[in-house]
Amino acid sequence: FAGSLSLRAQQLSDTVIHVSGNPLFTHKYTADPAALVVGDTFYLYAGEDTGDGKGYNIPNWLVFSSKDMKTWTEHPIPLRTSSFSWATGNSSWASQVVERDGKFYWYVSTEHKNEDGKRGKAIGVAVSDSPTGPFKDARGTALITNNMTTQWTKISWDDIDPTVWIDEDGQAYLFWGNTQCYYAKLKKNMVDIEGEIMPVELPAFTEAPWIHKHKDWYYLSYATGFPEKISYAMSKSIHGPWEPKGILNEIAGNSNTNHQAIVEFKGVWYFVYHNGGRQTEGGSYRRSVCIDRLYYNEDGTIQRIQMTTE
Ligand code: FUB
Repeated sequence: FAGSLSLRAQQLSDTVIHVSGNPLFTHKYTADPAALVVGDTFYLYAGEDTGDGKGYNIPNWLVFSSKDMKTWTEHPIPLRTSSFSWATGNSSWASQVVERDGKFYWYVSTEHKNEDGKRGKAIGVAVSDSPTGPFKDARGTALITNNMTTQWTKISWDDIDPTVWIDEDGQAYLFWGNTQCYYAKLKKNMVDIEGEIMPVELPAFTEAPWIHKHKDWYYLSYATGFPEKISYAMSKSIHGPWEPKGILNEIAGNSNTNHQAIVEFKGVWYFVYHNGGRQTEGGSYRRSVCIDRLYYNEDGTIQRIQMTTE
């Protein structure tokens, strides 16, 4: 479509994209979506799957914005793996942006070097005055490293997929994990952990936790199994216990992974995820972000997502 050729080159200014359905974007592969609503604007963050087809190769994160969910603006690349001087390699994984006191904090999965010289997964945080960036490393070191969770570790790459929730009393929480889910409090500065890291017990947890709240229920949705479906659990407290409520979304086409964000925008609830999208070229390492509607039942449970091409 118009503009796709120039978008392939380094993008220096905003570009308008008219979206006609799922998957949203066809000029780049986009994975691991996160969503943030600021005023009348929906911000969509995603990793850029480079499309080499050999593995999760995500050197950049992207940001798109929309006021009507049809016309989107792609902003210049706001954050890269190389923005973190301590990160090793050239690829990062899933992420989420949250706002606090007019600043925007971007929590990312990447890799660092352990004291023994071996690479391990880590979570970093970048900050900006604008939801579209540019973002800068907020700490100069990782926020979570894989030697902080050895007590519960089930696999070596468990410290990935951060999601942050700021509760009504102002306390912020970081949830993350693969195979084992964890959570910890964040200090008011949003860039340091406060207190202990605790395990979160969820059945068949694979990865991709996302917290949201609707009425007086907290929801923890997450990827389960492999290929992944999205499950969810509900609780009256951010500390749990979390009651499993089953499958929310089926395996997303020809992608082994599935990764969701759930937000309300202008009175409508949205389920944002990725699939293997573009059938002939898409797949597990060439993913594409999609958005469908999410509906609640009277008792607060969520209806299974209907994946559409619209
Ligand atoms: O994109 C790499 C990894 O795949 C993410 O961190 C997981 O959530 C899964 O989507």
